[in-house]
Amino acid sequence: MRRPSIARSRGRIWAHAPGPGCALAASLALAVAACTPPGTGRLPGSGAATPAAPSATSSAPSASGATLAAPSAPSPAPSAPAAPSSPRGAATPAAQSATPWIAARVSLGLEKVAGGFAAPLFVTGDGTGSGRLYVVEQGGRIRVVDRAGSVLPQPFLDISGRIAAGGERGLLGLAFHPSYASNGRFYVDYTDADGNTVIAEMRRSADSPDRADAASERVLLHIGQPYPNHNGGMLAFGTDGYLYVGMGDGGSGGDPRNRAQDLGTLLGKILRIDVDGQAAGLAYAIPPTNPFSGRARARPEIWAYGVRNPWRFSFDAANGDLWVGDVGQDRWEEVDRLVAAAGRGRGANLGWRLMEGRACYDPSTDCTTAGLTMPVAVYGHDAGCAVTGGYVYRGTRSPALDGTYLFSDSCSGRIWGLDAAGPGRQDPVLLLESGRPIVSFGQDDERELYVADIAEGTILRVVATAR
Ligand SMILES: [Ca+2]
Repeated sequence: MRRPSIARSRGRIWAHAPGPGCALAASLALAVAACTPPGTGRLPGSGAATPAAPSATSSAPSASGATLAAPSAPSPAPSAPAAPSSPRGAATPAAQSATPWIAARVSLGLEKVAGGFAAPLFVTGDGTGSGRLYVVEQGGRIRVVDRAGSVLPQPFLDISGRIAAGGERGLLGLAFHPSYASNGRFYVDYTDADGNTVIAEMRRSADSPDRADAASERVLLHIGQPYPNHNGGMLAFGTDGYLYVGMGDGGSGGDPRNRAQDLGTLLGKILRIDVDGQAAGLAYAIPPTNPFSGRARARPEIWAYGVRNPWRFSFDAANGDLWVGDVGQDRWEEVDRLVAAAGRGRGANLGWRLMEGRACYDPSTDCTTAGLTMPVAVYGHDAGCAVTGGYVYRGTRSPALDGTYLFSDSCSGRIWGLDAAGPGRQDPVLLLESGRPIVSFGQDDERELYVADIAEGTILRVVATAR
C-alpha cells in the first residue's frame, strides 16, 4: 500500500530540496507535485504519481458518482457536542437532521472540462463573467480555457523563468482584483529562484484579454522561507475587498521555531492587506481594522495565526465566511470555519503548534486550549495525508449541493462535505472516492466548482444530483 508509507513519511524533517522519489515531498500539500520534474512540462506518470488506487475514477460524471449515505438519524456521538467557540454551536443533532443538506442523498461526480496541463494546482474565473477559466500550472504558467472549453494555445502568463518549482514550490496562487474588468490587475504567489515567497501584482495586457503583461510585475511582499516546504500559496479577496494571503509556518516539521505562534513573523499566518493603498515604506496598505495593527513586535499584516500550512482557503460567496484547510503534521487534518458575522477570524489563534486538529501537539499533553479557535472538522491519517480546502457550493447546476462545503485530500482523493450552516463541530460526510490526487478546488464566475488533478493534468467540474 502506498498511502500508509506516504503518511508515515510526513513527520520527517527535510531541510533540502526534494530529491528523487515522491515520498519525500509527500510530506505536504503537494504530495504528487513532488513527482513532477520541474520545468519539463511533462505530466507525471499516473502510476508513480497517483497515491491512491483510482477505484472510482472516471471522466463520466455519473459513473463515478458515489452515494452520500447520510443516515436518516445522525449518530449522536462525536459531532453532538458543539464546540464552545462556535458561534453556531447551538444546533442540536435533531436540528441537524432536519436540514435539507444532511437529509439529502447526493450523488457526486467529476466531469472533465479540460486537460493537457502540466501539474495544474489551481483554477478560477476572473470575476468578469467572461466564461474564462484560468488554470495555474506549478511550473509558472497560467493557461486559459475559453467559454467553449478550448484551451488557448498561448498561456495567459509565463513566469517559469522566475520560479523554483517542484515539491511544494512553484506558482502556487492566483487572485483577480474585484475590479479586474476595469483595472486589469491580478495577483500571484510564487516561490522565487531561491525558494522564497513572492506575492506580486501584475496586469492584463493592453492588447488582449487573453494575455497578461509579464513585465508588469510589482512585488508586494517578499517573504523568506527557511525550509522548502509549507509555503502556503493561497490568495483570495474577501468580501471586504482586501487580499488574504495564506502563509505556512516556514516548514521542516513540528514548527521548530514556533513561528506560527510568533506575531513577529509572517510565517504560519493568514495575512490581510489592502492592495489599493500604499503606506509609507510598503507596496500596499494595512487595513485599519487589522487586529495587530499598531501593536509592538507584531506584524500588522496578520489577520489570523496559529496555522501550519493553510494551503487552500476560500470565502463563502453567500455570507463571506472564511473556510481554511490547514494541513496537519502526523495525525490530523483540519478545516476551520471563521464566520463573518463573528469577525471572520479576526485575530484568531487557530492553535498550531500547540494543537494538531483537536489534539495537543506541543506540548503533547495538557496543552493550553483557552482562546484557541477549534476546527469545525478533522479527519485522521487513516483517511488521507494532506487536506485540500475547498468551497461552499453556491452555484446553480447542482442544487443538491447548495450550502455544502466541499473539501478533499491530496493523497486519498476523497471528497467530503460539511454543512456550511451547521454546528461548529461536525463529522465530514464522505461524498466521493475520486481516486485522484486533488490538490485544489476552484470556482468560476457562476460559482460552479472544479478540482485540479495534478497528476493527470486535468480540470474537472464537480456535479451532483439528489437521489
Ligand atoms: Ca488548528
